[in-house]
Order: sequence, then structure tokens, then C-alpha cells
Amino acid sequence: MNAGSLPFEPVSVEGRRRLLVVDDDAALLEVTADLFREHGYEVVTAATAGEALQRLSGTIFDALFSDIMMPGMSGLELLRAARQHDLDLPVVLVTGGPTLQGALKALDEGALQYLVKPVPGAELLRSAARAVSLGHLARLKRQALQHLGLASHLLGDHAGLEVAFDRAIAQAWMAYQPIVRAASGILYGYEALLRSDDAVLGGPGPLIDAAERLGRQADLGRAVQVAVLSSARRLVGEGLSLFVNAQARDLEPAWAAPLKNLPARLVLEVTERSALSSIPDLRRRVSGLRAAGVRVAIDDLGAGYAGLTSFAALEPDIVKLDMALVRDLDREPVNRKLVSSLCSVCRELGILTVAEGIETEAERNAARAVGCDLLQGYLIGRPSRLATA
Ligand code: G
Ligand code: MN
Repeated sequence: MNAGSLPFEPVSVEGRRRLLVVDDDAALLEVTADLFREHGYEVVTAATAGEALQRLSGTIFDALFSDIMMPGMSGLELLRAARQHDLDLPVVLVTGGPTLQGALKALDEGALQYLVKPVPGAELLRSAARAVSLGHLARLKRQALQHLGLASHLLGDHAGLEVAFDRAIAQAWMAYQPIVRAASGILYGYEALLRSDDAVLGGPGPLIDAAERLGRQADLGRAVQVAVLSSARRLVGEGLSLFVNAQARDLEPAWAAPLKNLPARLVLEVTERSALSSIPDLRRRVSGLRAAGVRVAIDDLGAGYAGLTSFAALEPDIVKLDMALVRDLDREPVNRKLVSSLCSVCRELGILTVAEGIETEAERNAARAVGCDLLQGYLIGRPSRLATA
């Protein structure tokens, strides 16, 4: 990932000490601003939260000091809104009427500190110095992670993660990757893969992690549904199958129902990495799906720890062999033995096998030779956006 995809301008933070100070009490605002200026800070002031937001959208600040109680929009609301502009902005909330609950709420939402009025000058200065340094640290860490392609590991606080998650699912779309029959090379269907244009939560892994941390798996499931519905109509071809990655909790007829009107046979993939055994009533849900004509696939077989019980409860129609097993299939005798045995057991059970992650001709030929039914991977076709009709 390069600097161009950062959610904020990658700036050199060194030496910059720009504060935004917000208070509806004009006299107090002026005194505070003067104090900071005398100590070498660049200060911008705002008399309302609305004005503060305007300032935030145009400039990068190193810390925000805000009163909690203001007419129109509270300091807490300002904190949440500020996160939309800047995930790393340190926010110090200042209150005249302290309550423990208010303090806890502020910190829980990601305020760096909670000060009680009247705040002695020395304390304000200490707080500003610390806020600015921590903010710079946060920005540098994010830039380092983005450089390393690990941006989603650093989403700061709860409010920041929530904002990033909302933004990412608002920009979610589906890439489609072809799956072909091994013997003939004829197109069998597509796997829909979740993508987002968001720079921080751009892929399914980070999105799923964020949904789990926020307890918002249902929203993620809905976003997948919406993105598939808005694009999959463009899939053309007689009798194609559409593979959709579902979370274990979405394995049920009600979730699948809207997708059933698409012009392709639906296959719900559930990863073997997920905790299938924790899903109550798995057997009943799956038989409901099957009765509605939906097939079920176990994804990433070989990479997870799903026990035999959940495998038996799922009774998958299709098994997708994890790409770690497929890698170097032509040269790795252990992989080949395993894949070959898995394919013959699946055939006995009437289960179709997909070899995932085929990257070379040699792997494709080996997968055919050991009896995989279907093939998927960069060699066959990369995931891509469907052309707009
Ligand atoms: O867990 P699941 O099997 O749904 O993940 C599929 C992921 O693997 C997708 O993100 C897709 O982009 C990626 N992928 C698909 N084909 C290949 C391949 O041939 N090689 C590699 N390395 N990744 C692939
Ligand atoms: Mn999959």
C-alpha cells in the first residue's frame, strides 16, 4: 500500500504543534488560547462544535481540546464526528460538571483525557504536550503499518473503528472469480469476494475482524447481501453457480432468501476456520437451506480446525480445498497424497471438490490428475469487478 491511499495526508509531523480549542464560553476560550500560544502552539479556536468540524475538515490538527457541554452538539458528539476526518486526532475533553459516568463514557469513546474545570494552566500545558506527542506517535505508527500493508491492525479506539467500519461497508463491492470444471475447463460459476475501496479496512479479513470486535457481524452480512444483489445480476451464462462467503451465523434460509432470485444457483461457503460448533441448530438451518435449493460449501478445508461433528452437521455439497494444500501439488508428495485421498472420499460421499488457489499449469494438471472436480485460482482468472451492463 502506498502513501497515496492514506486516509489523511501523510505529513511530516515533526515540530508541528497545532491545536484546535473549542468552548462556547468566549472568555475562557480566549484565555486558554493565549496560554497555548505563549507556549509555542499554533492555535485555532471555535465557539461551537459545528465551527470546530468546519476547521477539522480543512486542516490537520495535532490535538483537539473541547468543552463537553455546548449547545447544539456536545463534546462527545464532536469527538465522534471528528473521527470521520481523522482517526488519530488526540481529543481532550474538558467539563464543568464532572460525573464518573461522563468520564468513563468519554474515555470509552476514545477521548485521550478528561479534565475538570477550572483546569490549572500547568495541567493544560502538560496535557497538550502529551496529547501532541501521542498523536504524532499514532500517525507515524499508522504510516508504518500502511507501508507494510497492515493498516487495519491499528484502528485506535472504538469510535475510530466504528467510523472506519461504517465507511468501509458503505464502499463495499464484490469481485468475482471464475470457477471452472477441471476436466473440460468449462465455466462452472463464480465466487463473490468482498472488497472495499476503503484504505484502512479494504479486504474481507480486516472487515470481518472489525465486525467481530464491534459486534456488528449482522451489518457485515447485510453489506455482503446488498453488494451481491447489486452486482450479480450481470452474471451471464446458463446454469451458473454463485458462491458467496457467508459467516456461520448467516447460514440460514432468511439470510439466503433475497439472493435466491439471482440468475445463478446459490452456494453458501462457510469457512472451516470459523467456530461452526458454536452455531446452535446448525443441522436444522442447513436442512432449511437445502430445502430452499441452496447448496453449502466448506471453505478452506485443511486450514481450519472444524471437527468432524460440524462437518457432519453441515453435510456440505461442495468442499473447497485450501490453497495451502494445493500449492506445489505437482511437487509436494504429501500435499498430493492428501488432496488425492480427500478427493476420493468426497467422491464417495457425493461431494464436489474445488482446488483453490491454482497458480501454475503444473498445479492445474496435478489437480486434474488427482481427481479434483473444479478449479479456481489466479491461473484460471483473477477476481475482478463485473463490467457494468
Ligand atoms: O477464504 P477464501 O477461500 O474465500 O479466500 C479466497 C481469497 O483467495 C480471495 O481473497 C482471493 O483473492 C484469493 N485468491 C484467489 N485465487 C488465488 C490464487 O490463485 N492465489 C492466491 N495467492 N490467492 C488467491
Ligand atoms: Mn471462499
